Amino acid sequence: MITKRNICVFLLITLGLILCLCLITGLADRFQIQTDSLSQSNKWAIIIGIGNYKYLDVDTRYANKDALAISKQLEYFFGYDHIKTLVDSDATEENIKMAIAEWLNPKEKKNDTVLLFFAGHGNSAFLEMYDSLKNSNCNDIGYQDLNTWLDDLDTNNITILLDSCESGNYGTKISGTNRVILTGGMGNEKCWQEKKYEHGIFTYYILNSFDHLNNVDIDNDGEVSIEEIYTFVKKDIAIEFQNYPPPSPQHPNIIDNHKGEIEIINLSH
Ligand SMILES: [Ca+2]
Ligand SMILES: [Ca+2]
Ligand SMILES: [Ca+2]
Repeated sequence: MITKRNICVFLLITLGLILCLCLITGLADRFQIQTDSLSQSNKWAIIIGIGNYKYLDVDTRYANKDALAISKQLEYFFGYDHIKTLVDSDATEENIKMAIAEWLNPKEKKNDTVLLFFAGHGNSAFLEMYDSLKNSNCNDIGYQDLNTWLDDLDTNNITILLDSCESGNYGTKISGTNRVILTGGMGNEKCWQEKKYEHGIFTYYILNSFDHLNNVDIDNDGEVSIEEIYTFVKKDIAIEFQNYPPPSPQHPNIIDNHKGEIEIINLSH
């Protein structure tokens, strides 16, 4: 027989069950959010290329194409809105400083990966920007400034690719902890461009590595690291130069102050 008391007990039990369910769901959501924030990491890139300088009389004619092609390759793996590309007149010291401090820094976190690419003119102490002056370093990016900007980031995974003359020397000066620097040449070597590729040679072979990702993944762990890309590129450039030596020596180099490898591409993506 159904009494008012039975109905009340039934309603109370139902209400209790609903409350328990809400609590469990809420905890599950919170737990999900917490585990996600630990396991998820993002990749970010700032890609710079200067093929036309405002004041400097230098021939870096393919450097803007270098940057655009690298951006295009990375878009698929990093995400379109995870890449800031600064080419020619956009590649100024101020814009790059802002890109690191105001675009990248608020987004990147400790476990993320940050990739910085530069193709253009440089020397052992400065990267020349679009509006760099002939007889002054005031619009250039000195290694001290770049170190300061990068030191402000949270990430423990920074990789920097430099396709510019004397990048071997410049690279050594920005080789802080947790950074892997790939340079087109060693020490004061020049980095050559190749007409038949319409790219800097170093960049061309980096781009080429993206077409052979399964071979680049030397240890077959499904992840292509910057260290593996370097090994692949160095081998291919050595073969290229055996057949077609450049006007002066160029030996790609790695300065690796990051324990383990920095994953650039996950092949399961
Ligand atoms: Ca940050
Ligand atoms: Ca691998
Ligand atoms: Ca390493």
